Amino acid sequence: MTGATGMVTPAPEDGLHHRTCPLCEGMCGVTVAVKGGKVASVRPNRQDVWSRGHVCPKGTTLGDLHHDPDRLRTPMVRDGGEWKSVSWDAAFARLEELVEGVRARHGPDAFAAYAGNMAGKDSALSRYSGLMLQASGIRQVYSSSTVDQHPKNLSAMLMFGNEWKIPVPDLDRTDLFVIFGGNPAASKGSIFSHRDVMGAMRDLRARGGRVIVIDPVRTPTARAADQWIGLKPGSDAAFMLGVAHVLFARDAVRLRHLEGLIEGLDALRAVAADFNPERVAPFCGVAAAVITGLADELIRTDRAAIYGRIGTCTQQFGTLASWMVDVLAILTGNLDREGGSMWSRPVAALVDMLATLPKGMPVVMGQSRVRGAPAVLGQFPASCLAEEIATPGPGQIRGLLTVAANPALSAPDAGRLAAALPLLECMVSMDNYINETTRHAHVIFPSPSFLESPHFDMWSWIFCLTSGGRYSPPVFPPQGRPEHWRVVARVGAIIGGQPHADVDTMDDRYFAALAAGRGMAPEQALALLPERGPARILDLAIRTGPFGDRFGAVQDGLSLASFADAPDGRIIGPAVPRASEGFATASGRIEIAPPLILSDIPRLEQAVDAPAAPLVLVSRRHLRSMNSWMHNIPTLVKGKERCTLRMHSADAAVRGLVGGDTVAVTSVAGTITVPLELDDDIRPGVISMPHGWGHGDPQTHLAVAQAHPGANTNVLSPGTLVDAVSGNAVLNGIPVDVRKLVNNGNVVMRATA
Ligand SMILES: Nc1nc2c(c(=O)[nH]1)N[C@H]1C(S)=C(S)[C@@H](COP(=O)(O)OP(=O)(O)OC[C@H]3O[C@@H](n4cnc5c(=O)[nH]c(N)nc54)[C@H](O)[C@@H]3O)O[C@H]1N2
Ligand SMILES: Nc1nc2c(c(=O)[nH]1)N[C@H]1C(S)=C(S)[C@@H](COP(=O)(O)OP(=O)(O)OC[C@H]3O[C@@H](n4cnc5c(=O)[nH]c(N)nc54)[C@H](O)[C@@H]3O)O[C@H]1N2
Ligand code: SF4
Ligand SMILES: [Mo]
Repeated sequence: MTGATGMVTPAPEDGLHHRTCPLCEGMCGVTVAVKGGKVASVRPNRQDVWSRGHVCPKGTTLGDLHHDPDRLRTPMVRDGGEWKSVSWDAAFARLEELVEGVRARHGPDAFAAYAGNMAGKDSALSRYSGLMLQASGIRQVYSSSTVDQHPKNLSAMLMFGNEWKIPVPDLDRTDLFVIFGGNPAASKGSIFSHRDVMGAMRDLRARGGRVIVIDPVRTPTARAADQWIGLKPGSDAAFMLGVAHVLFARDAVRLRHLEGLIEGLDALRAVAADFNPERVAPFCGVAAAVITGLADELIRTDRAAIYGRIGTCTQQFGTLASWMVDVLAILTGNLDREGGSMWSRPVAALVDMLATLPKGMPVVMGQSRVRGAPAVLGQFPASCLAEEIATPGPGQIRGLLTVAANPALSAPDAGRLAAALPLLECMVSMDNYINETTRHAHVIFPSPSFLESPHFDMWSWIFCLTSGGRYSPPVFPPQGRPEHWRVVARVGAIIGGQPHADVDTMDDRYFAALAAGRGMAPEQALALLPERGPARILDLAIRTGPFGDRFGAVQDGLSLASFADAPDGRIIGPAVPRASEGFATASGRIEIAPPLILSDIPRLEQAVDAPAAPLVLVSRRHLRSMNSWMHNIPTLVKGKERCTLRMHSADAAVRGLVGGDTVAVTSVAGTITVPLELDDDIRPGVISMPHGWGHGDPQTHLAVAQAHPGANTNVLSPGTLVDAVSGNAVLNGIPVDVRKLVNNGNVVMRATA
């Protein structure tokens, strides 16, 4: 800052700030250097007790994100194609007017909500989206869960009684790490928070252990492993049932301390009997000996951590595959055991506070209007959104709330969705950019930037086998805006037809209900933690959590204050077995063969015996991308074009294609045009595309991304292709056709294998 004398006076925030990068589950510690009120650098924080200096190229762009000229700082209201920056009150007033219209014309049920991935990372949204939804009265809820981990939520719910009770691989203490459909070299780990997965894989191999990667693509993670098994997309469940078959056939099932805690073993044995490795091998595209070999390795290895991620979820048999990952852990004695897969003990016990189904409540709660798809765990499939907006009739969606989401790029049937969004009579977005989705909104309410927000990664610690925590206060005090949680609450109230509801009262009620869930009387909780906002929810979660001070009842117990004075974080200790705490299932035990999951076995059997599509598409991630929304940061998009179609050279040769060709990729859902890159590290018959690109829309305000548009692969993802049980989108294993284009855009050759 330059003062009247021309001397540079330090801004109050000048200096070094230790923070957690909020961008992914790695939770890296970074040091943000601020000079003259601007971010001068973001560097790894070697003192950080968790990450000890580990970062990736995204984390060092937190300053670029903060200073990005396209990032919204004020609410925006759209008038036709024109966006105006308006005051907070003017934005609330405009929303109120639009909501009143929709409610008057179509009733309150005409509103739906779509929550995206970053809703869990935004400090206010992560703790107040629940309140916002409650206040809005919205019953049709969609989210990025059904393009991501919903099958895992469902299997965890049915097996362990809580949708977030997802076992995490104990990589640091295992002898064998088996990864199905995850590429931590790019993603840094998912539903698995680890400071450095690739480093830990190296350590494992150095101490004599092994890593096996099971993925149609020989990814950088697979290249760093001892063995790559390049199975066909969508065949994991059959593959794993083949492994289970061998375990039973060899009488090698070892339940160890879970003996007596497992319900349904006979039903599972009966199912596995039908999945002889010889039978499933052609469907999986691997030799039967490979399946038997994995079973034998699991039998002779003391401790194995079996992990499945997005490749096992966003596929045709997502629920069966997600379930089998945990079944194999149980059968080999590796669940809830050090060096196997374990449940975390998060300091802020949000996982227990999250609304999970009351005992005995069915997991399927209603059906979608147009196609009758099941709403599993309270969510309608993202795959249905376009048709629910576009199909006339009672119950049609007329109003939409999007929360930190970009479904126009990230959800299936993207072409139909982009065509449907303009039909909405009221669309309100909680978002920081005018992007491919929010450009259709009528009103946008931005969050403060990450550097203007406090941060404690309640979500990622849930999937971390080290208990710990770190609190980062804002670097820059947010200016000229209401506290964001108040905005979030107010938007909910307006949609719910209560524009004048008192936000303080709403917060107190919401907080008291959370406290009641932790066994506290509302008056007591409100008296102990009177200061409103997200920090008291966090404090409650910590103080009533496994290491909490219980408001003085536990000596040396933790509270939020314990983290406020530890800028480099606090580590409490490693995970311990938790099965003896019991399970919220109907039987009170682990349900190893839930009937709903088994009901999908006939569909799998049919697929195993059916002919396969000649060419299928899978997705891939890159270290420098974060889904759809970080392509506006120059350092992350510079260099070689990354939005390419990768194909094995043998597949290209058959089609007369060479690297660098521009090709048209077509599925039943649509066609996109992309440059071709040859890659012999991909299984023949499989091609891959990254998602989150397709920034060519001139109506967005993303100057950098528009200059690096790429193509939207989700134009190719058919909305009709879902995992039948969970309703999750199938984004991997999509049948496609690839043709060469000449420069004028005409297709010159039709090629199918
Ligand atoms: N083909 C294919 N499609 C996929 C996938 C795939 O593997 N293949 N992966 C799927 C997965 S796993 C996911 S999670 C989804 C993600 O799908 P989405 O969650 O719909 O999309 P994102 O790209 O993460 O968009 C995040 C949005 O949040 C906004 N944002 C960023 N930071 C903030 C903030 O602090 N506050 C607020 N209010 N907004 C913010 C961004 O501007 C952007 O609009 O994509 C899915 N789509
Ligand atoms: N840099 C970066 N990091 C991210 C993200 C990002 O976009 N960029 N996104 C974040 C989010 S929201 C998520 S959910 C996580 C996802 O984290 P990961 O699951 O690790 O994600 P991917 O790198 O997409 O790895 C999925 C792998 O599954 C493989 N695959 C596809 N189909 C199948 C199949 O049928 N079976 C098997 N076995 N494998 C298959 C693909 O080839 C790919 O290698 O990453 C998070 N971290
Ligand atoms: S690995 Fe994840 S948490 Fe670490 S710097 Fe990169 S984006 Fe941030
Ligand atoms: Mo995700």
